[in-house]
Amino acid sequence: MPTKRLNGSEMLIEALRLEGIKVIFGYPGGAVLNVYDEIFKQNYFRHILTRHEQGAVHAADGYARASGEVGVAIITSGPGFTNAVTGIATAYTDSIPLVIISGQVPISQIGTDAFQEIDAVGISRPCTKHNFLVKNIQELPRILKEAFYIAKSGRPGPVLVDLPKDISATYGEFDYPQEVSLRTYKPTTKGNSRQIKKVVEALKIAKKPLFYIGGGAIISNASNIIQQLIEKTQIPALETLMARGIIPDNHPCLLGMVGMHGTYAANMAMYECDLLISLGARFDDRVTGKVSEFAKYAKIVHIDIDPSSIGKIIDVNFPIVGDLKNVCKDILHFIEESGGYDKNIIKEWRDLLTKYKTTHPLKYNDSSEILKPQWVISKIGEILKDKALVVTDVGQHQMWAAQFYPFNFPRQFITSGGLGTMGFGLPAGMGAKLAKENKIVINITGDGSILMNIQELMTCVEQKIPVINVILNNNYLGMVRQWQSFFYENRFSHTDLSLQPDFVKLTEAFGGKGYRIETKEEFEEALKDAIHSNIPCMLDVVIDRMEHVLPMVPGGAPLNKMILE
Ligand SMILES: Cc1ncc(C[n+]2csc(CCOP(=O)(O)OP(=O)(O)O)c2C)c(N)n1
Repeated sequence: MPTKRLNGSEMLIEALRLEGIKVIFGYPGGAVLNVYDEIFKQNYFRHILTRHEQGAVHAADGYARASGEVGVAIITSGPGFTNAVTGIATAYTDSIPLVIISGQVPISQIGTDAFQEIDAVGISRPCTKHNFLVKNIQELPRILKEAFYIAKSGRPGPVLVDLPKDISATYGEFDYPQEVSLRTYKPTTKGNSRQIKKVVEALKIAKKPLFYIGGGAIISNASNIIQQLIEKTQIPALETLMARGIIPDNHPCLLGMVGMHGTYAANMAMYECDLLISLGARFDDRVTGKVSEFAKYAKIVHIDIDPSSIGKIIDVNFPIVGDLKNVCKDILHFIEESGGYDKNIIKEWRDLLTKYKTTHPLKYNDSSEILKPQWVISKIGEILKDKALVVTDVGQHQMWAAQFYPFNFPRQFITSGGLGTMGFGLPAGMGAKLAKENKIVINITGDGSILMNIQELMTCVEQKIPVINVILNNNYLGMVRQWQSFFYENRFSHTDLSLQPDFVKLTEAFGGKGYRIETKEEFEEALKDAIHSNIPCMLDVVIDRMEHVLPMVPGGAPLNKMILE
């Protein structure tokens, strides 16, 4: 490709075009004025002006999670960047591919405490997969190419490009590299065959094998191959919060979600199994409970594209580094090559787990007096099924959504797992809706969480992005209150939100449609109306304030010690 002479801002626009970016999210300011001037002139991609930088990054994140593509956000220096940090950290802990462009003060002013100067590279080091400070115009094309490559390859993550203002106006030769070659970064995508054969041998003789599926299965687009593996072997499987949707919810081999608010069957299976095959999961503390008791009878297979994740929390017997999809294909191939799999060997195990499933299903006491949050989620699932993407905030409502929505396909459930960021739902829902316009996007939120990024309702209204927000309103910081109730002898320190705004009026003030809901009939009617009206909506649903999320494994307890009632 012949080189062109462009300034830094033009280079950025050109790189975004060459990367096939269709939508970016951002918020302007002094340090990115040159970039915004070029955004004004172009018509390759849509720019969504959010109302807060955290909203911009969560929206890019929601877009990435729903589409599987890289999300892009642009922010200014100083407070613009610090506002974005929570969004960047949220994406980092859930391995979401983002490229964040932050403006920086001119090179000559770096280190002078200049107006709106902050060390973005220093601050973001622990919460980005990689970051760059662009020091001269000639390196900009290469840095941009590498940023996209690093963000989406291997274990994905956010990459920051900090762009000083003078460089965004300096001219140089634009020669966008076709390929990236980084000497110190070459992700292994193919698993070691000898090791995979050993796993197949172990799998064939295990009496209590179990698939433990994590968010890596979604990132690797491994849902189909994992389902084939399950069909072939009938080995039971459980999903982490981040993997909800990998296996259709009604699949007989699926035991449900594992971990702190996992099902009885899933947690008991994890405790009792003799071969645990981790497919893109990272042994998070919300899953393991007490580490020394975790899967203590099992040999452990850990398949992960990130070598640094293997053996980090739990000692493993069979480490396999590789892309999950490839490794699962190889496992299936070696099973067939070695004469297939005898399902009889796990009959007793399957029978036991089926018994656990039927004797201890997820349950709640419904009421005719007051709406139960579990009923609300189940009803949304019944009405919308596969037509919806479900996004959440963080708290009890998030767990009820994970437990009671009948997820059926990967990327249907979008939630902040690792960081647990309140305020994620609405902006992430906005990004998800832009990625999947033919889906109805429901944001399940709490009356605490929704106020953390409520301003993005304005963006939704302005940009005609019809996210439907459902507040499970208990006038409490419910999840924190639940911990105070269980572990702090009901000392409810600062979790009462009795005084809240009128969410209907607030929504109307932004130009959306609001509904206050107290009965089952009102809920069904409002949801149908919200879907039909196709504008941003807020369903303020009054729920039972005292409801707890159960089962619950107390923090640090073994998985078999669940609070059930
Ligand atoms: C940004 C942020 N601050 C604080 C917390 C701690 N936290 C976890 S859940 C929760 C309560 C959430 O309340 P609400 O959104 O009303 O949801 P509910 O639990 O009532 O469903 C809090 C404060 C958090 N996860 N994120």
